[in-house]
Amino acid sequence: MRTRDDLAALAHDALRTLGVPDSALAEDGPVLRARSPLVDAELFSVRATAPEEVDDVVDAAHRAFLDWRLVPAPVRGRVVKRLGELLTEHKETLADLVTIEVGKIRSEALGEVQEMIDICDLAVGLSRQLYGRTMPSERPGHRLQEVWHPLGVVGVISAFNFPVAVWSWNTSVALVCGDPVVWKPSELAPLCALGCDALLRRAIAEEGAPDGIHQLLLGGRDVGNALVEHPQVALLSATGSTRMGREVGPKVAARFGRSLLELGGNNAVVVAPSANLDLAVSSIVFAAAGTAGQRCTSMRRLIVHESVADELVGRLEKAFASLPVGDPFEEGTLVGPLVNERAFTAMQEALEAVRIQGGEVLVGGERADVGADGYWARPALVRVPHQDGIVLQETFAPILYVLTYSDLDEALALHNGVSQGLSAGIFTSDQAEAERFLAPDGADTGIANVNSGTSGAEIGGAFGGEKETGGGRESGSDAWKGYMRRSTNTINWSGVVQLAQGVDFG
Ligand code: UN1
Repeated sequence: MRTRDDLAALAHDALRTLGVPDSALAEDGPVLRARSPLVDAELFSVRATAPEEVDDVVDAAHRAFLDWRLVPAPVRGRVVKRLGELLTEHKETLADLVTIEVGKIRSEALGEVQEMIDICDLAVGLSRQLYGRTMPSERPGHRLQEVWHPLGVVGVISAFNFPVAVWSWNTSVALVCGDPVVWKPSELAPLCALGCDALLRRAIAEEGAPDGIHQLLLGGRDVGNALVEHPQVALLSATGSTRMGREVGPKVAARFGRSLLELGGNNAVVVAPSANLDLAVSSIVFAAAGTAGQRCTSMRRLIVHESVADELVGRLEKAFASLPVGDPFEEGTLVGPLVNERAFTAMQEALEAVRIQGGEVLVGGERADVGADGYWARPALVRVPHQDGIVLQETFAPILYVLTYSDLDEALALHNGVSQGLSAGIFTSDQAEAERFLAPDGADTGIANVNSGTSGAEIGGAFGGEKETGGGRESGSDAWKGYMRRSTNTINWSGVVQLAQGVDFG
């Protein structure tokens, strides 16, 4: 395992390679302490934004908006194209920062940067496809059309667990839509944010775009709150817990701003009698233990048919017991550390709660000794008699609760019987069963998969969920419409007044 000093040196080198100026580092004034969960220690400090500065920052972004909205969308796309190229060139370096700051294993850190490159590709294509519609007018000599215009400043609040990709989903799409971005990243990942900001600034400068179209706010809750309440932030896109969304949503709504919320999940997979269990086992282990259970798409509940429960649970027990927990830089490691002590405590409290409500921890849950400080946990597989109490809550840690069912209606009732609605999966070889899972009375989540786990969505689809997950959609498909203002236009070229609905007004 690398020492604190090794990690600090590696992080410094990465920042330099990505073009972060030395002035971003600071020991006094408002600072954020960059940490690494690999050693549970501070690396160094970076300059933070004071809440009083937020107004000026948003104002600068708004001034940039006045120019940026008039730049043709395909030309705006060039900035995002350049960002994608820079990300490709610096993929390894940015992935280093992701591993250092949030503990992702190498393959997942590289995958996260790849997800950024993918969304840049999508957004560049989109820059020539921000299609409006024309519709037949009921009046002769009239044309009716919808066009999409830039919306305004987009505020992005992102979580620690996808410290770079979620920013890129929002930013690449917002930029081609003509919107500047003001980003308030997680306090746990300021170095990742500095790296992204430096690459985008370079792309902006090289393409001659207005300086102000990207702004970074490094700070805590007070800084985030100033962004949320700012009247010039037209869209606030926030990723985090449902508790955070409950605070943010009403504040943005109160000023008639638009919000895009991507909040907690409590994702489940149903395993039917006809399931290919080899497929199910590996998919479930990745979904539950990948990113140490710290994805919003992580699988938290297994709903297995009683006829295959013993076999599947036995195989999962073996797989969980042999999961390599340790240095995420090391090839072969599959589970890195939890992000901090609070995450580990929450995991232990959840396991205690589930024992009290009659659950049995079949394997895992304990702290793993990897020969380093930090909070390393063995993924836990827990059989529960009922779906209640702690099972209804999202614990951001690798805990998989196992429930059994006897018919599909019961499985669906269990599946939908939680307040969150992000992602779902069913493993089955029965087509009717798969279709039922995807039907209007099937899984009630924003994402529902067949023979595929809950996490690891591609950027081409719209990403987000229902119920307490917040209803927002980011990333691909037509999620871009959330970043634009729709204008419906009636053009009368007939030379005479003709009122709609046949109204005669003299
Ligand atoms: C998140 O956890 O906030 O589908 C995003 C996935 C990733 C994105 C997760 N593509 O797991």
